Amino acid sequence: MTRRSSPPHKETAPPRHGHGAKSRISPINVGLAMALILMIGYLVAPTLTRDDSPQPDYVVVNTYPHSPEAFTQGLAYHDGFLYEGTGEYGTSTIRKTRLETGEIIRNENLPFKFFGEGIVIHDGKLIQLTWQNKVGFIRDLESFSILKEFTYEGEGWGITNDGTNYIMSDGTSTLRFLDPQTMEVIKTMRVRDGDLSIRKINELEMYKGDLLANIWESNRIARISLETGAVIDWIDLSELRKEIMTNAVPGQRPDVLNGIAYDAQGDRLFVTGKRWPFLYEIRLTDP
Ligand SMILES: [Ca+2]
Repeated sequence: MTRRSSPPHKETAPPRHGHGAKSRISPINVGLAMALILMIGYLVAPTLTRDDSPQPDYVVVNTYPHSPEAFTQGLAYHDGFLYEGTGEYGTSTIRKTRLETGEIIRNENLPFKFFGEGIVIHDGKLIQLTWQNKVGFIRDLESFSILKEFTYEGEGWGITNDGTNYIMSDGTSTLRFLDPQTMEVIKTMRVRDGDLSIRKINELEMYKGDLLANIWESNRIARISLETGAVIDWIDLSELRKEIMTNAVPGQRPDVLNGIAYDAQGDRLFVTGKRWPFLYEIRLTDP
């Protein structure tokens, strides 16, 4: 009602400076219009910025040295140190390294016939899978000595622990959940993005209640809901791979992204790749 009655009032208002038409653009009206424009601009600007410049998936917080010889298959962080399982026949190892320098503090070679794969630390033990040997090693975390072996069907790729069970990948879209006491499969879960099954699930890591998994031969990490198996976000690390490939010196043969470790206490997320000369601490921009 007020709005409808306003124009007639303006039309009939006496001109202040003798020119009725111009009188509508009085200093007061200009001021109001400017204020309105500024207000609209203020309200609209953040939306436009957000739409026009999508946030990157992550920011690099720190860059650390990483052995360009290490064919990384599994990465874990525990109590101030990084642990890494490396692969290929003849060069497979399990090692404990200093984050800041990449210095190897402890190293254990696997016999030639084993191709080392994912690792996880839990309850003072270090579990290491093998690719097609169908055997996993349960090691003492301090000495790396093998306490026990266990077997599984199919292939071993990545492994982590969700606080209750071990979660294991095998190169397919199916995750296996293992009982930590018996290492038997107690359930499985299909990873999917919408209706699409996500295959080649590789290195795993728990992150704030979700599962992070890098997809073999891609530069992407899937963030997976452990309630549904659905991919809830993708983290694209193509730029890191590009940086690694561009800066590789002759003789270095960096391969695909592989290796995720999370320091839950310090809220630090580490990623690297097979024979990458660097390991990155990244922070996800969509926490
Ligand atoms: Ca990991």
